Amino acid sequence: MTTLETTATITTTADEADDDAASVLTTRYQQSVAEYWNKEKHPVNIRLGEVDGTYHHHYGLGDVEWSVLEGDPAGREDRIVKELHRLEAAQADYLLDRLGDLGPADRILDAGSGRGGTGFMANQRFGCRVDGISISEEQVKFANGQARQRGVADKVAFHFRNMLHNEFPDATFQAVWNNESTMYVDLYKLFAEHARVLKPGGRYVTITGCFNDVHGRQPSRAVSQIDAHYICDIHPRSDYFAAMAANDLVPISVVDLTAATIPYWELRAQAAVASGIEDAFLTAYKEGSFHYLMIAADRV
Ligand code: GPP
Ligand code: MG
Repeated sequence: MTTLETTATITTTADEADDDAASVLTTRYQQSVAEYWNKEKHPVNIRLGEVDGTYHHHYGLGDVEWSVLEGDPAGREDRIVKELHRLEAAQADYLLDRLGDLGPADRILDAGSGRGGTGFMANQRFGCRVDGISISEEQVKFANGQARQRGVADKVAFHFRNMLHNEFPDATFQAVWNNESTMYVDLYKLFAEHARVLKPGGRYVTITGCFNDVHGRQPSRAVSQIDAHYICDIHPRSDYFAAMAANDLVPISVVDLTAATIPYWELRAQAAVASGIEDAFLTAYKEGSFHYLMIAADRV
């Protein structure tokens, strides 16, 4: 397909058309991150998404059904892919469980919305309008295409925007979440922007990987390997609470999900779709230098 043909097939909403790359991607770092996600087509994400058409960009939670490794070897890989996808969907459900009481009249925001998976699950569950933002134009296009295919484009919309300056009016949302996307941004700037667009009494939830301050102020080798793999900058655990306290976000629940995500990584390490980062996660979690954490906070 030529560049001209590619351009001709792009359909944009009014919201997307508002934003040009220079105003959304304000640093070389952000440009690099956008480039990674614009090109990203890892089987560990695409094949899992194809299981039921819901594409996630986060990891899994819960006990593995290890029997997927047994039985007919011809179907083994498909069984592993389905099981990994089931655990990733369970992770998204866990996050949505913590957004509080939401109804069809509410608006909610997914900051770092990827290919849209958590946002579509939120719309199905709460029936409300969902906005997602991503600095990857390819992800935004993909997710808006999914919204049209699913017949929910009037309720679920994705925007090429930066979560540090999201362009929504003050006090728009009853809930905002980051599902594994905070490690790309400065937390003080992020939480200031979230506090601005959250309604008073609104809920913020993140599931994140953070490094353990108890081991010092620098990330371990395994955590540094994860940073290099994704071009991200994993924060220490303490930064989350300091940045929330500085921005009117008061934690109501903090859960260490490390033990609940390790089985996902142990299964993923045995899959043909493994990406090569599995051993770094397993090492970091098992040596205690890294946690998988859920934090829910109220906007006061
Ligand atoms: C997973 O996305 C999340 C990130 C890349 C952010 C980093 C998260 C941490 C907890 C450190 P993905 O589903 O695209 O990753 P993968 O391709 O490895 O499945
Ligand atoms: Mg993935």
